[in-house]
Amino acid sequence: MAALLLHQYEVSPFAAKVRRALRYKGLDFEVKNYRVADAGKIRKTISPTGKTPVLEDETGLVVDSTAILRHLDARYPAPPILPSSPADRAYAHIVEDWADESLFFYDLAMRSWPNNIDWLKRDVLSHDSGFMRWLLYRLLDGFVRKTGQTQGIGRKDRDTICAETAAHFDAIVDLLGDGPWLVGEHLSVADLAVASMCTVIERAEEAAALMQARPALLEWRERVDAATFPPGTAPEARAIT
Ligand SMILES: N[C@@H](CCC(=O)N[C@@H](CS)C(=O)NCC(=O)O)C(=O)O
Repeated sequence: MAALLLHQYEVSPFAAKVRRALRYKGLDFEVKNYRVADAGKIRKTISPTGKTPVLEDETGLVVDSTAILRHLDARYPAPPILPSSPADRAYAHIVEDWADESLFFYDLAMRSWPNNIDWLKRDVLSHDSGFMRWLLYRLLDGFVRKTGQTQGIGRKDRDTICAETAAHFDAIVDLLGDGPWLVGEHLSVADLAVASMCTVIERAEEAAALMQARPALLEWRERVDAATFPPGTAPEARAIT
């Protein structure tokens, strides 16, 4: 086994956040990709919550992208992804959590709309095949909508979701101001989490239009991509169609 093995659903923004951190730190790693049909196996073997990503190394298994980033920063401190000042560190943590726990549900809500859902299903089922893919393709719409409705954002109407997403994008631009990064002096967990979420949410055509209208947001995302993907490598999360 590789020294660092990332168990992942390849198209997950949380897995992308971890891959970006690993690359930023120049760490070699391998990935093990799972199918949606593997959900039961994941729960029994590597993740009691059933969620991925999970990082495996000689210390064991670390579940949850936020915990993984802190684990990596503790073991491989250079370059750091947590700001050094306690106030900036707290702020970066809050922005990261906002991306993971709020922005993610705008992504799910928008991509469950009829004009976007086919791309979401092709993304999510990219490793499934045969009968299970056929079945899951038919069940996924309902599952995604139910998840969004249970969380709450999925119960809002389209205009409200678009207006709130626009306000979120404006907040990202305002947070950047004239600086290169969202929080502190260098790239941090905040940039990794928000950029990873932007890269999936823009697969909703409404969000893509809102992003295109904000050049500062796109320039910042390009900056994060340049720092977190090896030279010459296309951002794979955007390349899967
Ligand atoms: N807070 C977790 C969220 C991870 C998460 O929601 N992963 C999704 C894939 S995008 C998952 O594993 N879902 C499977 C499930 O809910 O059973 C993290 O940051 O890692």
